[in-house]
Amino acid sequence: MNTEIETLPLSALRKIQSERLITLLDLLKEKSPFYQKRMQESGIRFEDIKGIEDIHKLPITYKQDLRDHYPFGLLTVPRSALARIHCSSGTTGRPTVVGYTQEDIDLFTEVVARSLKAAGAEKGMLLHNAYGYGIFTGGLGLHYGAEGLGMTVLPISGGMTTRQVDLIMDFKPEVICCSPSYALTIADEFAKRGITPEDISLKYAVLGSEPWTEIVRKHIEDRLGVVATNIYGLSEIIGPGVAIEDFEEQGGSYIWEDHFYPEILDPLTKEPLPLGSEGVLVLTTLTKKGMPLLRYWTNDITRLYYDEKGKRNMIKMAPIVGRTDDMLIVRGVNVYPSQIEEVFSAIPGLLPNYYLKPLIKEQMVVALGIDVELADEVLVQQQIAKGSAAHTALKEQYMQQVAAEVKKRVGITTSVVIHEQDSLPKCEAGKINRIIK
Ligand code: DLL
Repeated sequence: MNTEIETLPLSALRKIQSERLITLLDLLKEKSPFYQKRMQESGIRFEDIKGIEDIHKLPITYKQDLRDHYPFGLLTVPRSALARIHCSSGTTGRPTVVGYTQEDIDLFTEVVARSLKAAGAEKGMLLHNAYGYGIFTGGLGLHYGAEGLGMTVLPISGGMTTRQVDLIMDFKPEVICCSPSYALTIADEFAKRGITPEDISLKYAVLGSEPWTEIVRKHIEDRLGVVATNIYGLSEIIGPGVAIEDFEEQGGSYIWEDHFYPEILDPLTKEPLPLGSEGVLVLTTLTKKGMPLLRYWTNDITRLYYDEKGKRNMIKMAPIVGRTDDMLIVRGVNVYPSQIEEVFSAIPGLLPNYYLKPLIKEQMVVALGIDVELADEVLVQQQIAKGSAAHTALKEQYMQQVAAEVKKRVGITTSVVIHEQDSLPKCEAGKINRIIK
């Protein structure tokens, strides 16, 4: 089932991590003017690091460092030695550029193949790859990993949902991958055509690239008839395949820590936090060659833990709560979209298609609006006609329920608008932004 490394005793894993870190530091000492300077500024000598237990002594690398050295300043090889270049899908500022040598591409293939296997995929299965192909790492990352596992790949990329559904019906793939919000859009298209989960060939969905919660998982699993697993990653570190859930152990994702060493730091003090605490995930690429990164500040909020009952020995991370830059401070309370999404799971009948509208005055969020859809099914069950007085009363009731639940769980007052099913914009491809600014 697993490769040997996935079940290695922790002591043996630590030894490998230590050796790899030392090799990495040797490489940076020789080939990285950026890290030579950064180490000097931090007053740390490469030789001071004796093993993985010393990693916290190393300087932190930020997205801004990549921007400041745009495009190729962090490479440890000449540009001509790169096999491929990807960029992050960031919407603000300069894109962050990541260079891969052929060895890095092989590593990328290996970790994605491992991830797909953990998600239930097997050699010979057909993968409907609806991640975007291009400079985004999702499409090509999953593509190479699937080929590495011996799967057949349909490189359909994102968008054109009707064609996606046509081809799923014609080719009968066992596995689909895309963002969770796009999986919901695909599920809607199946429902629109009256195709039930029993008639959909898909068995597994490998979903990530954005935060999602259990309510979204339940909708996708029920409506597509799949087991859905969470795949995590970021371009700067490699792309998808940094971490993945096992399809029989949903809830937390194994981090492939033989290649990507994780730490959790306090968002303010930037000091390491004890195992199990929530904070910012920081990752070191232990084996990358073209553009290795030390202690990269991902901005993603999570916590780490070991799962005694798990199939593998590697560390797990809890689902990402959100990115520090997606956090809204509403009258002094920190709010992530995923917290609002969780509220919907407590209220049957609401659909997981929603938008948050922060009202910003003098750079402060002074009020938060929530738009969410109510399932038509509720109207059918209660025999309520759209547009009737009973419909208005029902929406009013839901509105109050959502506001009360958000107040109880998150501690903020919101103004909620309940919309009809299919009236809010859907994810057309790729990642969705739930915050309308
Ligand atoms: O989104 C890589 C990827 C592709 C991951 C396909 C999974 C599947 P970037 O565009 O660089 O790379 O964006 C990385 O997306 O720092 C997180 O904030 C967010 N993210 C990625 N996966 C998850 C996930 C790809 N499973 C940024 N849960 C990361 C929550 C995720 N957030």
